[in-house]
Amino acid sequence: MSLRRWVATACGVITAVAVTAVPVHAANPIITTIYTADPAPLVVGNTMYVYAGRDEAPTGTSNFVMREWHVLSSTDAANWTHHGARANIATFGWAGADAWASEVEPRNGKYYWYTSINGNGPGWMNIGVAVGDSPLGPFTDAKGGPLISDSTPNSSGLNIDPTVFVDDDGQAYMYWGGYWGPRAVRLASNMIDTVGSVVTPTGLTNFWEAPWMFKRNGLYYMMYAANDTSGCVTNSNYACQRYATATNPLGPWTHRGVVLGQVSSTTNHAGIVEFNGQWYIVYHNANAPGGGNFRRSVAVDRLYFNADGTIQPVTQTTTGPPPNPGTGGGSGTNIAPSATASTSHVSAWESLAAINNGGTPANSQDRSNLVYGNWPQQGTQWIEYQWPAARSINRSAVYWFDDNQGIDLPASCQLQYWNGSQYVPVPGQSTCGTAGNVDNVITFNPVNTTRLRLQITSRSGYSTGVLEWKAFQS
Ligand code: FUB
Repeated sequence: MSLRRWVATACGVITAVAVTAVPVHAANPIITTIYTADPAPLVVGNTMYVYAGRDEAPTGTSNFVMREWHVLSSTDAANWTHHGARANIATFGWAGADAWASEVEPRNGKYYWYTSINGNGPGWMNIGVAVGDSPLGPFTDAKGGPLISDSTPNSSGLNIDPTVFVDDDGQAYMYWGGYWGPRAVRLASNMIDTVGSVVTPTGLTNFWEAPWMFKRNGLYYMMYAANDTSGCVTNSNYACQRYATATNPLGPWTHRGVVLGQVSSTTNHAGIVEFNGQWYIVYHNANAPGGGNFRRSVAVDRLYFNADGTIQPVTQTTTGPPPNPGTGGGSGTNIAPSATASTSHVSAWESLAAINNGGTPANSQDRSNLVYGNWPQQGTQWIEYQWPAARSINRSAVYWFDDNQGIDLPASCQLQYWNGSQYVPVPGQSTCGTAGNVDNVITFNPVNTTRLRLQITSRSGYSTGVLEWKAFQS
């Protein structure tokens, strides 16, 4: 692959972050009003967000001009809304250019945006991290300096393309790297410090750049760009997406094949996510009008797994996937209305009946169909459902109440079930989301139980509340 495309482009600093929400495309590329690259999908509640850099290179130039990161969102993976730039070079006071690939990872009610950015100090690219209270920010520099730089011991030849993953046990990992140099490190629970040494993962055959990590059915997956001509691309100026699997988050990895073949841009950068029960790959190409290697555009297509967990090669389409609006919690019947609710505390002027009265909140401030709140209690509170006979349950969805006064979105939550003698966490549960204005869907291995409990931990100084809590029969 030509190194020419890696030449850094000096660029001015943008100080204002545009805040817009504009409907865009329902076809590939998903946005053609600007050029976008290096997409990173994230599902929060019933919404898929895509974080992408913006390509601003004029026609005919052969360097990246990238100064800001944009956000798009969709509730059906087909129709997209553009939310404008939500971070840019000026977000990181210590940096000066090259807003390259990024990824957002949620934790403890916050959203950590890991970015590739050119620092002003020695060396070239660094990994920075910004933080915000919602998927759309606002985002501010979380650390005041690079998380990874050229002076980090055993860092990559090119410190770009972070992918961050939080395992079920709460341990976070970051992978990154370019120039055939993948690297990995543990992150502290604050998500902005590394723990232990940077390691060089093994088994990522022909790794070039752009790692993307996820977990499915207990197996770890790493997708990454490769540029070999042995089954990947016809010309090593281009790249494909290979993938490997492991039974341990730090490997060793076993190479499994090609997920996404060559695209129309030289670079190939992608992310994989499950949304409303289906799997998607989000990637970039040069297919927008006037597009090119430095004027790329984001596309979305379906991704399919085989029964043995291997991934089928992706079919790139111009239509994009059909709308998948989901069911507000997946398939199955919401059995919450037939349960008897109880709680550790309900405010005298609010109502526990709110949580299972079948309301459809318009937003987290919506009081039109009763609200449950536990003010003035703080710390950990709970709400609970009980059925007269055991039910098999494998999904839940909670819509939080936030009155912008004493009741705020929670810091964290956990779903538990009664195993006959005590409450224990439901097995294999996905992240218990704390986002406002959405159904926060929790999936888990089916449990057969008469009682389900949602344990809610408040943010310091606040109480918590719920507008609707659903439980789905498997
Ligand atoms: O967009 C700049 C760089 O190109 C990214 O960091 C790489 O992954 C490649 O897509």
